Amino acid sequence: MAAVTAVTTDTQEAEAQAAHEAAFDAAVAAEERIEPRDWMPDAYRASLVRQIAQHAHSEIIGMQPEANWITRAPTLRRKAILMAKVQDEAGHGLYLYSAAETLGTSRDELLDKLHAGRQKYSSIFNYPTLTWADVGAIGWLVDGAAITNQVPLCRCSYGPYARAMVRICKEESFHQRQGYESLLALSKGTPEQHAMAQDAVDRWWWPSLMMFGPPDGESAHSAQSMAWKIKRHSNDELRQRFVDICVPQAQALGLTLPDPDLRWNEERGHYDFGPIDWTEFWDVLKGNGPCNEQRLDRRRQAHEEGAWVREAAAAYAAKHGEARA
Ligand code: FAQ
Repeated sequence: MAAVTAVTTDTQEAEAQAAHEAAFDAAVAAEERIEPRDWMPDAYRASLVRQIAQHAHSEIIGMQPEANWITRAPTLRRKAILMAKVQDEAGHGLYLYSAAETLGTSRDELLDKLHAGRQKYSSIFNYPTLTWADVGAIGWLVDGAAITNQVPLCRCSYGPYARAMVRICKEESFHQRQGYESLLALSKGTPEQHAMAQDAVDRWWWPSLMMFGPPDGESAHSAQSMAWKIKRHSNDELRQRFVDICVPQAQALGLTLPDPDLRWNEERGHYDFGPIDWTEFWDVLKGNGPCNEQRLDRRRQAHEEGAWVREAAAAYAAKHGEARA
């Protein structure tokens, strides 16, 4: 009798699992949002945690290259704008860590993995900011690439990530505008300022194209992520979209994009562009970029220095929790 009950339970579990999977697939197909309490495949959950964590880490590590220029901003206005932008990036990190928490992963766990080098952050933040013009180039190109990649994420199938992206994209588009305006001022300034702007664009252009990830043929996650409607477009599609947006903007800025192969292709209706150095990209991902070590060291140090704030916040919450109880 016991054996019959076990078989029945197994069959019931398999049927329940199949029903869950069918409901999940139907919801994704119907463009409905998957919410934290809904059933979801383990691999979908894991892939979201992987992507959202990397995204969150990118936002907070991405504060470092620009924060490098806060004390040396050329005017009070530029300083105030830059401080607000860097603070916005911290806020983006918070929204994203919160979105990851809805999937059952704590912020502490994700930060531990970042500090141990077990989770990635965007390759772009391993390059140095050598001059003031780099702040403008980051705003124009890095925030511009981020928006191109992230606007489609506002339609991600996972509700909390999609909703976080709506606010992030609004702020990123302001960031992109301020970078463009700052570069324009330099480009139209003295010959030295113009040269500084051009040099920054020369250094940030190719790493910005790498932000979209490896070519489609080498992208391990794209096919599955697109089937689940986490990603809506492939890495190469978004990269092409970004190039097409940037070329006229560079012309308006009076700056040149450092690619001799860049030209309009009438047949494709897109700009052709030269080959990307994927060896450099994979090398940066392995930890060998110009600033990988410095960025992680600084992040670990900031985390340690902030321990007292976390302890004080926890003590305050406990005290008020007791009072309420
Ligand atoms: N850097 O199979 P795929 C910002 C990894 S936020 C490092 O194509 P997927 C705002 C990838 O994770 C910038 N790693 O992967 C700001 C995977 O490794 P894994 C961040 C990269 O997920 C501005 C492996 O390569 N934005 O800039 C990179 O389908 C200014 C194979 O790749 C986001 O995170 C890379 N560039 O597509 C802040 C957006 N590319 O996980 C401060 C959300 C690929 O197996 C200042 N993320 N990898 O160990 C995404 O859209 C996707 O995750 C992609 C990669 C498109 C980045």
